[in-house]
Amino acid sequence: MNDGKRVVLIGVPTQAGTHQKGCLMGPDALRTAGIAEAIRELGHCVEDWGNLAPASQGDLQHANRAIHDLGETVGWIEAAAEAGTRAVGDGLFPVFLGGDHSMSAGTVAGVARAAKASGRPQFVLWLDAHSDFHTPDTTTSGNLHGTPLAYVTGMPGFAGVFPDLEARVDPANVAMIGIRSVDPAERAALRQHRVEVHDMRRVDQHGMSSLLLGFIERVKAANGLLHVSLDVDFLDPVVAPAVGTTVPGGATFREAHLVMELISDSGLMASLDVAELNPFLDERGKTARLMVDLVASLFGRSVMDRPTISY
Ligand code: 6HN
Ligand code: MN
Ligand code: MN
Ligand code: MN
Repeated sequence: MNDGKRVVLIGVPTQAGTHQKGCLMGPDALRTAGIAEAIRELGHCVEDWGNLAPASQGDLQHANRAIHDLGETVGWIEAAAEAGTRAVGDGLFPVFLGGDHSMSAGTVAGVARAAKASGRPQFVLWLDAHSDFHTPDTTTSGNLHGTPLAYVTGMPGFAGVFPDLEARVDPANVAMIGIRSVDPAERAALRQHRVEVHDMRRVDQHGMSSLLLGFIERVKAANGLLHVSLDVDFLDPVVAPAVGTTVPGGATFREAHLVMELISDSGLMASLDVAELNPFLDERGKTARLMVDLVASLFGRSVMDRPTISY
């Protein structure tokens, strides 16, 4: 059975990081699909802090004229980071409900700051079609949801743009799975910093479990804290259509569940993002429900009570 976590839901309904509107409804769609009940049913305590609001930052400009809604994005980052640090400091397990993926610049910065205070290294598992490794200087879309992982790993170009980082995540402590859309500037930076990238070709060739278990072993050996950032487009758009940035060839229903089940078995996950759900693009709530089912697998739902039976 479960070790009975104390979970807190934190809504981060930003859509400032993308041109596509609708992610502001994400947290409420996840609540409507029963995320609190699903986690509670597994023996955990769940509280809900409701939705954050951005600390106001006014209308900030950047030399890269493609960038839009910078001030609001910075406001969301500050609010999410503050909430993340506070939740972990209170001994709670934060589940951040997005909101577009720019929210993770704040959520990861916040939990990494708390990890630093605890003396344990922060690890990040990025489950996404995209690597989100642009800097403000390299983004051509200007959509800041393409930048959070570069920011939290301390890439150059964020000074004076996003808030100063109090704890950077070592790029060696990041793994990405599900990747199938990487822009040239991102590819160069990922190579340079030797980030562990498991694109879908590697998933096809080696299978989800061997790739993920390799990373989990690294986290375990370092006594690390694991943050999982789950972008809806990690999944194939056939099973998860409610996302603005669909890319064909994503994780199947079972591949995604297996990832969640293996993470759950590891007992290492300490914080979670559910990012990029755009309920406006959903089909009768199917994606919202799938995301809730995946979160349930992360929190210990399984068909059989595996740990008690071995063959
Ligand atoms: N996401 N690389 C593209 C861009 O606009 O920078 C896509 C970003 C997608 C962001 O997955 O959260
Ligand atoms: Mn624009
Ligand atoms: Mn993403
Ligand atoms: Mn994505």
